[in-house]
Amino acid sequence: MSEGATFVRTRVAIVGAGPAGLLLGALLHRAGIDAVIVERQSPDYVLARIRAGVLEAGTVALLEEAGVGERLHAEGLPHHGIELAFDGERQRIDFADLVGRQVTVYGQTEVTRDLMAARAASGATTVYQAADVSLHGFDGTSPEVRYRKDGREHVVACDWIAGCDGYHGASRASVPASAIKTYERVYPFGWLGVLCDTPPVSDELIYANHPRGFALCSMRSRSRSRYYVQCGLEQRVEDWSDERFFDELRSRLDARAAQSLVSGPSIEKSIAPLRSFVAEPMRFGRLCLAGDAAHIVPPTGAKGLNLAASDIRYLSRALIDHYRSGTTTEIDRYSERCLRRVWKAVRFSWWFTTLMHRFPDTGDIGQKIQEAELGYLVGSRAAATALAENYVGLPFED
Ligand code: RFL
Ligand code: PHB
Repeated sequence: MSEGATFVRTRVAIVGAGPAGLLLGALLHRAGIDAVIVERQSPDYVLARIRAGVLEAGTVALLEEAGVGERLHAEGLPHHGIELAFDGERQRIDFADLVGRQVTVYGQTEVTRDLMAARAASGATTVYQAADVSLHGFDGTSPEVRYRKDGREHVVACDWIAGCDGYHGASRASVPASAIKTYERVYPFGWLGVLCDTPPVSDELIYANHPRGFALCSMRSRSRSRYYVQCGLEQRVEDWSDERFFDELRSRLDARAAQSLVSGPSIEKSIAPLRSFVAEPMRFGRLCLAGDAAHIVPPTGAKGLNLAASDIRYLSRALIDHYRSGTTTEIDRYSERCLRRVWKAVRFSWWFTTLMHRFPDTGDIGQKIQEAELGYLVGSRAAATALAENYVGLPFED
């Protein structure tokens, strides 16, 4: 470290100010545990990423616990089911009837905004626009996070590092390859997403299976819609005018939805690749990975943000227990506990993705088999219940 480096000490250094890092910061702050968050981007950049929209009840409960439930309850939309469109028809999966539970539609951007505001109000330290973030010494007892900002080197000395810096972050990358095993599937398509200020086409989300490919009608509020169509990986956003996008979306929906769909100028348009990825274990000495830093699921099951929240639930409780009891019993269980829930969500997201998308190699028979499975799903209470209980969120272990 160069001379003149600034040095701070904290209990937990959190790398990344996405939903995972900010939520951990909030829960630790409420328990009186000091933490510093180090984020590569600016707050505006973080807020401009349009991502998840569906929160499980367990995620909502954790956000309440973190002190950011107010706007979520005032503006979030409770959804008691979803609709599946296939073979020209649309059929409902009724979560309330099947499993007595619901989800809440509230954008990741809003969750992040609420957590950022709560953190600013708490006076806790968040460093934005930190360059060259690096992790050191987590295999011993004195870990450090270092970064550069405003032409100076900075060192955050800590007891624990929480790696919440997403799939492309520095945390997982600093673990020696021999200590980590990764599992990965990259899907042969992506999602082209559009956000626009038009009323949603339906009161609930529509997941559509169509020979032209998957489509999803989602929303952020009663006046803001979020739509997706499956697209080839070679596609470029610039080639998709709003008109082309809405024509394609309409062609994949049932006639009633296609007719009532209101198009409008897009306020965001982007392509996301789809991948399943898990890194095992999720703890390396005094570094614990959480959220997208440790695992990625294709967005079909709406699980990514919810898994990030469930990791943070386990990690925050383990760290709080550690500082109260002086033992590492709960931290020692962190990775195994998370991974059991992660793999179930990976399985569900893979299954729902496989059921709903057009695959290049399965042809017409693949389409017919998907339609048969969808018919079975909406006609069998047992099959519909399996979808519903996974979609609303599997229980936590404690
Ligand atoms: P994030 O949100 O990626 O945040 C990581 C943060 O770390 C910062 N960072 C670094 N900071 C310091 N040093 C470095 N070297 C760093 N490298 C990166 C980044 O700037 C960023 O601020 O991860 P986190 O917190 O784990 O949160 C995970 C969620 O963002 C993600 O799982 C979801 O968005 C996935 N997802 C969905 N999840 C759901 O639960 N429900 C949904 O409906 C849903 N829909 C979606 C989605 C993801 C999508 N895309 C774009 C992949 C829909 C889409 C289209
Ligand atoms: C979204 O609103 O962005 C969204 C909703 C459900 C999903 C994926 C994305 O499964």
